[in-house]
Amino acid sequence: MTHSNSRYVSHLTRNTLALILAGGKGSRLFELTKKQAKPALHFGGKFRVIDFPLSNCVNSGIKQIGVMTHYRAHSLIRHIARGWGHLNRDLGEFVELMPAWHKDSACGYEGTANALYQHIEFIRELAPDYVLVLAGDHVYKMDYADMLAQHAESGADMTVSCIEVPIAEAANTLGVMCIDKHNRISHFYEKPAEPCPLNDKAGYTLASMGNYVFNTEFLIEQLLKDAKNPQSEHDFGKDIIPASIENNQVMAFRFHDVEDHLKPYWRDIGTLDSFWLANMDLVSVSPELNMYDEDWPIWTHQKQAPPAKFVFNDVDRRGYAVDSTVSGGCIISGAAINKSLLFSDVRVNSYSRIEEALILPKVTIGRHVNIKRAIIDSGCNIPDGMTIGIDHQADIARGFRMSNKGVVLVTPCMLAR
Ligand code: ADQ
Ligand code: ADP
Repeated sequence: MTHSNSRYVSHLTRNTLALILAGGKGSRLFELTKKQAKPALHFGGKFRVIDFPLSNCVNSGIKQIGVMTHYRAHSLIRHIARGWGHLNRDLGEFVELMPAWHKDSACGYEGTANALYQHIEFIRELAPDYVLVLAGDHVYKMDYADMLAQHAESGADMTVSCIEVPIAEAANTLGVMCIDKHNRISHFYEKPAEPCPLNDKAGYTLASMGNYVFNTEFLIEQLLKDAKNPQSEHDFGKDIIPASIENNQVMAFRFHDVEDHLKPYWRDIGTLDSFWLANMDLVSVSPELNMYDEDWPIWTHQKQAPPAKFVFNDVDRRGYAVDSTVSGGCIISGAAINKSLLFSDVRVNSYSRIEEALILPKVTIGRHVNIKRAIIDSGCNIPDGMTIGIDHQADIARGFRMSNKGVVLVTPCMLAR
């Protein structure tokens, strides 16, 4: 049977439980993830990062979803409770929050595999055929049904989704694998300094996207075995995959090989630069990530807000935005916005200029402010006359954070110093 048989595919997706790992700290985002987990970050003007794997699940036909929270989960929990409570429990559909509950250890989850181990009874009770484990902190569109279909057809115990990444980008940051001609994984290395090159694409390696399909019984066996291993860090990349490949059928699902309407787009937004860049892509003339695709909508919750307003005060104070997206609740009064994303409830006052910036929700920008290549965090009140991203020495002296590629991060705490 093939993927084109829709009844077969819907059988697979209906019998799949998706578990989204949403507890990571995201320490390379510094102050942006100080108060919230990375999957709760705002993205693309009106979304949160977690909306991407959640929307991918629903659009793929997988409607039994658990979200495993741990680090600074409050904002994430609030978003999911408000935005994702509409699935119909009577039809067996749900998005369930699964917090760390300290089963065996005093300090909550120890690693990604431990997060699942702590909810092993829940998995057993639901008894799906397959468990789809997803990272909660990537921005991408993916039809998981393709991966499930390959998994079932190949008779695999476990399938790891992977993409082709330049070797230098993957080094020390991603799990990488070597595969045979049938896509069976022969070796797996978690974040090696020298990733193994791909045979069929020079200069590239095959990197794990952190998404896995397991046969349920196989997953439970691996989790129980791993929990008893005192040497294990209880992590999928470091422990479960390397321990499984030798004696089991662990396959790679090559995301770039998928031929369907979804362009294989996948971004890790784990650093200030990658977070800024992935957002900036959305205001380019032809973004790689199409947010206007009605066949693959990204669902979210956003507070009701009045439409964006642009005020033309006089010839020197024209309020406008070009190559930009402006969300509800914003008022641009006599200010110029270029190549920027304004999230909800942002006020920008006269004579100010904003270029290549992300302005997160509930920010007020005074008069005569000049901002370039920056991320302005939620709740900032930028005083009249301030410049940001123009003189980097001055920015650093004021306590603003400078990324490797010269993007300036400003938070309310930094302004209060
Ligand atoms: P990392 O992303 O570095 O590598 P990790 O930090 O463990 O791995 O995060 C994986 C996912 O789990 C993230 O979505 C994170 O938010 C979440 N998470 C982490 N700890 C958690 C916990 N205790 N409870 C709940 N959720 C938790 C992984 C793989 C690599 C792969 C990359 C792809 O290990 O092999 O290449 O993902 O980005
Ligand atoms: P500036 O001159 O620095 O832009 P103002 O306060 O004079 O600052 O102008 C802000 C503009 O924003 C006002 O002219 C008004 O049109 C608009 N504005 C402010 N608050 C509201 C509001 N609550 N509803 C509608 N428009 C508003």
